[in-house]
Amino acid sequence: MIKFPTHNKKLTDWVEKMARLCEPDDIVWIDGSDAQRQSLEKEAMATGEILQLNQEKLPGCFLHRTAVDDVARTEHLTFICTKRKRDAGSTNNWMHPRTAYRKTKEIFKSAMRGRTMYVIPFSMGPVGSPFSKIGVELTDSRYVVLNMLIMTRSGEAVLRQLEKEDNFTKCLHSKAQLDINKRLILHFPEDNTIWSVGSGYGGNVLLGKKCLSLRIASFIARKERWLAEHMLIMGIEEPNGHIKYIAAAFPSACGKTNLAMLLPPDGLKIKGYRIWTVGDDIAWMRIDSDGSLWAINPETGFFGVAVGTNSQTNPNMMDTIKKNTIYTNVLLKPDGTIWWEGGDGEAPQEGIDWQGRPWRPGMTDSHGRPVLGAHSNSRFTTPILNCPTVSFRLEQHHGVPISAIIFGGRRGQVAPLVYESFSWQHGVFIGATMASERTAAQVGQLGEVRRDPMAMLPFCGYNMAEYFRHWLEMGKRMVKPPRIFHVNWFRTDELGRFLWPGFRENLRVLEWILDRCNNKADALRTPIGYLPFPCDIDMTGLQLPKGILERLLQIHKEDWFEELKGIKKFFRQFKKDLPIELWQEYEALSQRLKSDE
Ligand code: GTP
Ligand code: SPV
Ligand code: MN
Repeated sequence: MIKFPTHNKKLTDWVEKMARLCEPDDIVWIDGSDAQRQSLEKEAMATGEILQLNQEKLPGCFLHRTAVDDVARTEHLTFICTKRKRDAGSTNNWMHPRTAYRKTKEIFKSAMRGRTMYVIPFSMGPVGSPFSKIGVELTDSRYVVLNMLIMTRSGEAVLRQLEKEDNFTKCLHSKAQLDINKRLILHFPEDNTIWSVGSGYGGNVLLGKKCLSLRIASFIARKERWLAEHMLIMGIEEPNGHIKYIAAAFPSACGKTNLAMLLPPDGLKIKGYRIWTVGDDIAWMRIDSDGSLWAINPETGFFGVAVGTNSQTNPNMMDTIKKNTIYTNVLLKPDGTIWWEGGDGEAPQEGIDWQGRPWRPGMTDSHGRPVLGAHSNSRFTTPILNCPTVSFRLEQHHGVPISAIIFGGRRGQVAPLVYESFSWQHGVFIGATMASERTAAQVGQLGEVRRDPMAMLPFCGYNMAEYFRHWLEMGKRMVKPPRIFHVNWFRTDELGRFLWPGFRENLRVLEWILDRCNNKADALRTPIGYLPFPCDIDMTGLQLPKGILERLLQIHKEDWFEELKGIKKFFRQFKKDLPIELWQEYEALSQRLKSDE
């Protein structure tokens, strides 16, 4: 009989039951101490799970390589397991809980033989806050433990909290054989349970993140009347010292991390803006007693995209990841430091690529395609407290008040640089009809445009039509709902080059958004929403070729009539479940486009 460090019987019973299924050699409880983390790092180095990087240049940093076919979230292997199919809705993969448990038990059976089972008690949100949620993840991966220690508040303090409250999400993970044919990411919202097996990649296995904080949390949030969203949260301190907070939903690998920690561009420095980073991926938002929307970031770290991150695009992140960071699937340089495409400096003359093979710049594969040193979804896991612009409000239970919500996608055409909705309901329509080109963050066809409502398509834990209804209702309950905007940093020219320089220059667009919130800027009423007059976007210090800003703000009617067709097709799948308000918004947009001709 092993002695467990808790009196919570529900917890001990469950751990024992899962141990009987997975048959680990040993059970180790994660206490959150430095000493335990360091001994885990040593063990993981000994087994080759992580490689220690150059400790002079990158203190506390490690490199991990995943299996070659385990480099991104696998949406086709991700399921919502509710008793009724309808509760998972038309956009989710569904399996009956009974079938799901039975099938997956077979894969979990004895999967941890010869391994240790780690028990990670973790809290999403400050420990003990009434808005936080507790989870316990069982895993046979030291890499998962080391990542969870960065991404969540975990260890003894959470166990103590579990002496007081009974409720926690039961999260079971095993690498098993890392076999893609025996890989499943299952959510049982009705049992507050997550089962993930056969993967070792971030979003599939750090169960506090997408699985708990989005899929399970969104299910809970609808019942408890709050929102769990795939959003960054940032504060913009205005020259007068007021800080306005915004939340923004962009699909995976579409710029949340970069926006959340941007530094003002040189041309705008004189205005004295200052950015405060609250979160880069997940926002939990509630209506507080003042009738406005308040947001917390339930995480404590960033699991950010490496490729494209450099001292020009995101100097703040380059500072953040200099220490205590775990790099996944990047290139290893001979001096024990790392590099990725779109990173700082020239490509090194030689290195070891993300698959562990010798690499030189200019190498091509058998099809003549360039061999990448780093995987295009290579990432780093780094503590938010490393970030120079980290918000001082991180530990505050109520979080920060949200003035504006921004939706955005990656679209070469159609969507202008920025526009504002006419109302909350119209804003929900804009969010619900968002579309974006697919990125490397999930396995699938790159570049294909798909509808990704509120950037939640892969993360909504229940029927998406009900989710839309919930959004509409939240708006009605607020005294002063945030204004809703849409942005697109990714519009391209005929040659596919970005028209907008993006990154820190995006502050110019945020400035217009804040001005709108403060009733300080005018706007042009168009069929799709309010657009800025080009002269209202401060371009000091940024020289765009003549006519480009106007082009970024142009709306092409033909594109929008096509867009209407896409929206109609998308909405039809929800049948009678789709809130009538969204069809009304569709009709209204259609009418405005027609009568504008
Ligand atoms: P997830 O972590 O997958 O949810 O993604 P994210 O939304 O946080 O994306 P992130 O900020 O990491 O950006 C992903 C990619 O988009 C990186 O390669 C960035 O360099 C690039 N990117 C970010 N912002 C901009 C921008 O304003 N313009 C352009 N052209 N690229 C950008
Ligand atoms: C995303 O894909 O949206 C991510 C990375 O933020 S992961 O945690 O892998 O889902
Ligand atoms: Mn994400």
